[in-house]
Amino acid sequence: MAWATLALASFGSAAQAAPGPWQLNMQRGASTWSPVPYHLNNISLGVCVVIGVLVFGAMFIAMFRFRKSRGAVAEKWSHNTTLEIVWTTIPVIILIVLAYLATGGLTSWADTTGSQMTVKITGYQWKWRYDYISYLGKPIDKVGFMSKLDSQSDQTRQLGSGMDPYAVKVGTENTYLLNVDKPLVVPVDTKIRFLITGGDVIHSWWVPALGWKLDAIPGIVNVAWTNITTPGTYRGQCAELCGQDHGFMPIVVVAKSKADFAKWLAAQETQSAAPAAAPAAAPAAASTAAAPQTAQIAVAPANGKQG
Ligand SMILES: [Cu+2]
Repeated sequence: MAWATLALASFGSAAQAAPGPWQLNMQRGASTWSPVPYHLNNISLGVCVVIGVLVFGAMFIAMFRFRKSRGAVAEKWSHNTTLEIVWTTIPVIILIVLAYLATGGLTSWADTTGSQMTVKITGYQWKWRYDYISYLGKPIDKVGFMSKLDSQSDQTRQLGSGMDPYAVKVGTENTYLLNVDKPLVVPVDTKIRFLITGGDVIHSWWVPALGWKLDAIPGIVNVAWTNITTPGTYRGQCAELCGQDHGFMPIVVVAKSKADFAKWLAAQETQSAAPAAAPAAAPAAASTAAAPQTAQIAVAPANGKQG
């Protein structure tokens, strides 16, 4: 029974971003901040395990050693002031310690000072938009794009497609519903500030390797940051039930070395600067209704905090 539950739990996570086989704990993540929630979770889980062992231990000792069939006779007293003070004080202390640790984690997560890059993320039904606002103190002009489910996953997911979800792969990794046409490309070792908002309903931008998720709410600009330490591809998903295709708007972050990122960004800027190239790229751009969203870019730097 226990094994079946374990197996179910591990299969249940198969559709989530970046699980490992038999992974039972959270992942450590790939950013400077991601160890914070990882350790907080370990500490809280440790506290829970100790409390669980003590409480269930006392319960089972009471049930087996002091049961009626063994001739146990219940005591008649009902209050013990010392005991009540102890079992009130200890949980209060535990909660204060956990709250202190969690608050430290949250304040460090909210502190975007010294950001070297700003990217605006907008959630739409059912895709993401990434607009590059600034990098190393310089504004970025017109680099922004929609990021939606890759076409192979999209075709496979259609009812009666007859296509095999296990055949959707990047290399050896099964990326069914986890890959996009255009990933968010960012540099490593850079403090990146994200401005996160929603264009229609509430979405939530979640890449487990970064250690946090943040709601994308229409009319509100939420702020978070990351500093990715290892180049690689990090996958995530929308984490707020946002409509019928909520499960089909994955997130892919590709972290490149600073040199590679500079090359990528230069290529993007050249592309957007060349008006002659625009009509050729039009079919893809037009279907994502780029025009009204471009107007929203101006909202993003309102916070004004630039590294
Ligand atoms: Cu969503």
